Amino acid sequence: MIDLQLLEQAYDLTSDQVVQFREEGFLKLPNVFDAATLQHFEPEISRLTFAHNHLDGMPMEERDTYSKAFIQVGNLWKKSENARRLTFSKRLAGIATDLLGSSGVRLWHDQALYKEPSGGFTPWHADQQYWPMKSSLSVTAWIPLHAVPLEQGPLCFGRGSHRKRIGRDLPISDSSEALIHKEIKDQGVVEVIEPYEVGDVSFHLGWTLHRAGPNSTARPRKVHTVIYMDCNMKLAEPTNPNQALDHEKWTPSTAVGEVMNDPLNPILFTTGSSNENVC
Ligand SMILES: O=C(O)CCC(=O)C(=O)O
Repeated sequence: MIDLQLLEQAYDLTSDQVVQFREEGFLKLPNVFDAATLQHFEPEISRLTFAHNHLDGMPMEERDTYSKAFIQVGNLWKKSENARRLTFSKRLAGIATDLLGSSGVRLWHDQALYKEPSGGFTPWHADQQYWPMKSSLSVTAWIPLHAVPLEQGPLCFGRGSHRKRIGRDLPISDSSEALIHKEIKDQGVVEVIEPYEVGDVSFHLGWTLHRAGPNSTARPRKVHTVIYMDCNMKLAEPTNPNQALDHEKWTPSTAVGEVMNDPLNPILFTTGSSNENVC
């Protein structure tokens, strides 16, 4: 029987790491999980991802850039109790809370992002372009289920790009790749890309620009993600069609201006109260 205690154990960040995250807009942390924990979850996340893969059978050459980039399956926690244990990990949610500096975090959603063998690059983008949120306090935990070498498409971040307001109206596409790439070069934003070791997990803010290279290996790049928001996050008026879709999909009962207290957005971590429903 595997011991999953690590999921609930605190991961202590240094104040330097928190400062670095807030200045750079991302942080990759070692040993967030161990190999045994990842190996426990990988089969279930993979089963769910391939079972809900809407691209199944579509040849790469017939796909657009977005659908070449990854298989994307959301709200795995609603589909499986085991996936829920990973998404609801207090270790992850505690890190997200400390990095945001908030009194707690809610779930926006989780999603698997599997880059298939010979899958394409993920174009430059900022996630919050898609999300109707009143503040910038959102963060994604990118959790590879194995080591990810450079040739398998790890994330690449634009250092400090969350402060630059580059490409904030550009959905993921060939245009976002080209325009953001040009703009970050012009503005001297440094691109940071590193392989991920087993157990590494990175965190990036909703406005941090990022991309990933193609997967040139014969193995799928298997990644689970959990997206957190400040527990007092309010729904903003959608400013583009993608935000309107995300309102319906991820927080359907929330009205514009309200705290996102939909059953799909449970509080996953709080710093103070013993009541988990209060932030
Ligand atoms: O996994 C990828 O290739 C892209 C991931 C991403 O854009 C994200 O997690 O925000």
